[in-house]
Amino acid sequence: MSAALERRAAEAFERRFGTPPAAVAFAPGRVNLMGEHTDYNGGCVLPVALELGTAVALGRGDAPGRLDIASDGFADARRRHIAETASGDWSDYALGSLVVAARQTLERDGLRATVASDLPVGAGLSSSAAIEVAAIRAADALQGVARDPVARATLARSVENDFVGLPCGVMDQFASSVGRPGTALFLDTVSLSHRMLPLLPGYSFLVIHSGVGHKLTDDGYARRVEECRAACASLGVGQLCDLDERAMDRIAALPAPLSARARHVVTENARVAHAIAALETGDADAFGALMVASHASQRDDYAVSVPEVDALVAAALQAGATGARLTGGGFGGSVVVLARDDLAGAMTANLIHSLPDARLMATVRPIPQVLNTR
Ligand code: GAF
Repeated sequence: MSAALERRAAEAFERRFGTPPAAVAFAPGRVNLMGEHTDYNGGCVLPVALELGTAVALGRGDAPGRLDIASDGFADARRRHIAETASGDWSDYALGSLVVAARQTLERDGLRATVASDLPVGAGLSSSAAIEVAAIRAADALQGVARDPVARATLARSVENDFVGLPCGVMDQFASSVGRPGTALFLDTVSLSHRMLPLLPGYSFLVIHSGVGHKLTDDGYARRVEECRAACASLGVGQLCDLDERAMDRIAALPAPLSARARHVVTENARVAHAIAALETGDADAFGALMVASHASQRDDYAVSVPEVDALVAAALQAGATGARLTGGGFGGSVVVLARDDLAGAMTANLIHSLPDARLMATVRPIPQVLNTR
């Protein structure tokens, strides 16, 4: 998949600019298995990189400061400039990344780029992080820079926070930069310590887009971040994940909706620890039960689900799924369903017929590999 997308981006570059690109790079999207909205609260997450992703082809331009960029996902090419701020456009992610990762080259020569992607925007599968990480990888290849994958992830996050303006955590950029398909990535978002964990043998994670596109730059996500900060101020803690389930009485005494928001974050962070134990012991039923609890918490306490997503989760459980939950930032997007391999095919067919716009985005199965992280 990544090689095919890199080829598509390179061919588009040559067609558009008349020369081959100087560098091409790919970065994957992700599905998060557990730990939603914990990454900007000092907690832990458990994503898996997908085979789906984004490739960026890059070359030097002929106009200092200018970025000429086109994407196969959007009809019109863009002409951007190093001095611009974010405009709410898809090209912001690439511009912001290239300004930080290839500033001198952009200033001196300008840059040209083409983007090829099989990650739909708004599916909750980190299309933004994928373009950021792919653009930084391509910039590094163009300039002969060897950047550590963790440093690349934190740089990409800073683009999202400081240039695009979304106050997100580091999960998506980290999964895109460090993660590998078929292997869960446990990440402590404070220390950035991380390790790979095997998925559940005999089970698949089905990633199904509800068809309801989300846009995290609409203010729902930022409002949740603010609510968490307000809860921290009232509780006298630096981050909500400094607390554990022993703090439930104090959390219950907070005013609405802060109490519910804090309860989600603290219980969700605990669920990541339990999910790791379930992966380590190969206990699919325990993992599935955690997914069900996570969905209820996102729906009832964090209020980031939508009726179509709730309907998909209910349909999956009805069809015999071991677990199902909303994945990603929410307000639409995708669900992740844990299904026994012998049930997965029929379940997928059943689910994509249960909602008019639902579609299968990926089937994630364990890939045995050497479990180191670099
Ligand atoms: C979005 C954000 F970008 C992540 O940082 C994370 O907070 C996620 O929503 C929710 O877990 O994908």
